[in-house]
Amino acid sequence: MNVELIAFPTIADQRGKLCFFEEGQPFYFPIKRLYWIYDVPQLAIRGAHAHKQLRQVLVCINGSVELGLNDGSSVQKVLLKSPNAGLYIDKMIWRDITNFSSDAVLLILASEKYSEDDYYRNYEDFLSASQIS
Ligand code: T46
Repeated sequence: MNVELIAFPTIADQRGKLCFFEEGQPFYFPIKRLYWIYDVPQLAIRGAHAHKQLRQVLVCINGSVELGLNDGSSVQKVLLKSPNAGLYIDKMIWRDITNFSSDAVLLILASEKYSEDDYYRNYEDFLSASQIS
């Protein structure tokens, strides 16, 4: 499955820690959009869709969240709980995002501007398309 956990460079000194990224490696796309998610009720399920073209990096900059990932032929679970790690998710991967801790803040770096046309929100449609692509 085309997902990858990325460790951000972290500069630590007596004043605390600083993480950074710059365009290029380890990111594979120019960032066209940022958005962030917070104040999520513990039982809420976010995601429950896949994207036709969108690629993203998810960073849980505070707290923790769980991701269930599915590319149509295999499944994987990932726990994000560190501000110095990012999860790259390629296009055509179904994601269910659950178990947000009450203090979770999830920052997303996205390869495209928002477009509802880019979503598969129906699992059967996603599955059919994933067998073709
Ligand atoms: C993903 C997870 C982590 C916008 O107007 N602009 C935006 O940039 C986004 C992302 C959403 N919206 C609107 C569209 C919906 O009316 O906000 C509403 C909720 O969006 P969505 O159902 O896509 O939210 P999540 O949290 O279920 O999923 C989003 C991303 O779509 C998804 O790719 O990985 O965040």
